[in-house]
Amino acid sequence: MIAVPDLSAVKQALAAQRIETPSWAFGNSGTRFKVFAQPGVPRTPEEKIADAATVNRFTGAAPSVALHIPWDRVDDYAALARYAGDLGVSVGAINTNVFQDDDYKLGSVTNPDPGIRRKATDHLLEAVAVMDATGSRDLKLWFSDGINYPGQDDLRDRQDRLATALREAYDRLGDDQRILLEYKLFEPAFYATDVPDWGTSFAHCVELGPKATVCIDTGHHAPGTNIEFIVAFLLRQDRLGAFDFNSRFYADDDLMAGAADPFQLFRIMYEIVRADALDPARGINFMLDQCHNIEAKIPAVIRSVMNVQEATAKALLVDRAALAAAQRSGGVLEANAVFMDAYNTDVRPLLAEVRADQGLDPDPVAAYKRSGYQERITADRAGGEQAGWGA
Ligand code: PSV
Ligand code: MN
Ligand code: MN
Repeated sequence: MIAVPDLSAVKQALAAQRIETPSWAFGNSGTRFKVFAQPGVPRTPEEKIADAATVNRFTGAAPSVALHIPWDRVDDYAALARYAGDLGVSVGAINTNVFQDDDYKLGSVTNPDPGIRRKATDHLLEAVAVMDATGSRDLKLWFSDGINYPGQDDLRDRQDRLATALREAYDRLGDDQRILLEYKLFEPAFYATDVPDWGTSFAHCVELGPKATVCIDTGHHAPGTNIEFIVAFLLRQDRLGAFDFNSRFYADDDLMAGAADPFQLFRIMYEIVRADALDPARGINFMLDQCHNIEAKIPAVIRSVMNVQEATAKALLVDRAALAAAQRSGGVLEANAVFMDAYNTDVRPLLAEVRADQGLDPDPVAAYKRSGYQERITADRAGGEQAGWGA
């Protein structure tokens, strides 16, 4: 049995944990080879929000939903936010989309054509207007911009163009709004990406000012990258704004968080706990960024929330006093053993207790399956076009 400093504090921290779900996780998605449509999938932003609210109802830990514009475009965003509020969730990060228009073949904000750069930057400003209307705090920027061939465009000019667009978006932010700048190693550009790594994102954020922070998508790194080091570094610099959690075996697979490498998720969450950054008041947005191609979507999102909770519980169980003592005395094996003891603890009974204390079913997936919601949406959502990438 490992020593736990204060189990009631652990339970309190778990009960307070917040995980944001992505509207696009509920729509149809697939690979470039095939999208397998599922019955009951949402047709509108409202139906996506209803599904996100359902995840929150069974987990008690997912009270906000990220939107993606224009996938979630509506005439009245304030009304959409009120609709979400009535279902017990709020509008989370507003994700921009400057990657699905023919104009962006050579890039969006880094495009050599100033007219196309203007169009892309205007979309970023439109997203801030959506934030104003919905009460969202976070403008999430991911740029697919990059080039496929050496010499295709000037690497440095593209950085200048990126900085100009970011500056315009940053200057449009309200006092309580901020930018989350996401990076991605490769894809869709294969030779050079304009925001390929955390260092590039970090440097642009520092140049912009304190309201710009880095978003770490766990699927956006080279194999073997030590993501928890990036977490520790950015926390130390006060520039970690958000996570996009998902799982990867090979590339940007967008599978359920904690599915491929739960140990990595534990190591990441340990750095969060180590920095006292779990509390929602610290401002880190723990988001999921996933697409459920073959599995049922709502229970997959519920499972993902539970996987993040399990990794967090294990991180909270690390005996930090014993760890510090072992580290200070050069106890290599002892320090590692303290870490592994926490990781190898079965935290499911603890989380079941935390849920029961909140009046929730201790088994959210089973409770969802029993609820009849899936059957209801399958019957109700007949006709119309199902939402999906690009719809
Ligand atoms: C890009 O791969 C990404 O992870 C970005 O976060 C996008 O916003 C998201 O996927 C959905 O397109
Ligand atoms: Mn992402
Ligand atoms: Mn991605």
